[in-house]
Amino acid sequence: MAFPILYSFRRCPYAMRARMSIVRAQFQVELREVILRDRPEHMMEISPKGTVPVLLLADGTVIEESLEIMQHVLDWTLSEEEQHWVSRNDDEFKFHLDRYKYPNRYEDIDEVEHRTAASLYLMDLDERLASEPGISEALSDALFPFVRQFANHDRDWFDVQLWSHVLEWLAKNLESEAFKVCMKKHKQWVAGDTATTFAPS
Ligand SMILES: N[C@@H](CCC(=O)N[C@@H](CS)C(=O)NCC(=O)O)C(=O)O
Repeated sequence: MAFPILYSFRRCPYAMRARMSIVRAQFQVELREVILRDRPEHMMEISPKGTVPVLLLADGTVIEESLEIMQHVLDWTLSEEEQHWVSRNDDEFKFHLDRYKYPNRYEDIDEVEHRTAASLYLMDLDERLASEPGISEALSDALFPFVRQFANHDRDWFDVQLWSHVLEWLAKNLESEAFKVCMKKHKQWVAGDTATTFAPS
């Protein structure tokens, strides 16, 4: 195997954070774009839990959590503060984001209640972004794909909320070259395809 293999899905925020770390570190992988309803056999063999992203290293190690992929690629040890924000994102914010975005997937859901609950996190994040020192690039990359998803659900509403630092931070990330590379489109990988290397050097 020439490069580590990354099973990824373009629109998944967990996969985005993993790809952002790969772009930042100029780490090279063979990218395999997955359609979740048609997961490749090989991916299910190495990671039966069936979520993306999954990184398979040359020595056979499988990393199947996005944050652990970031940590490996960036050689990143999270500070206590970084851990705090990632946990709030992955547990609290993601919980409300899913219920705000996909209320029909749950029973007895009031999407506005979940939007309000998610907004508490965003107000705190806004305050944190306004203070010095700023947050690290790695932490920023671990968080912004989820905020992007929340923002895109109702952009008109999102854009008039009182979180100017979040708006500015999100825009800066979405407009970055690194994010453009991260979001380049790849067709679904099928066994036997020639390898697509990512990130391009
Ligand atoms: N904790 C995992 C979560 C990954 C995850 O849930 N990814 C979603 C896509 S965004 C997925 O693969 N879901 C499986 C499915 O929808 O069947 C991580 O951080 O990598």
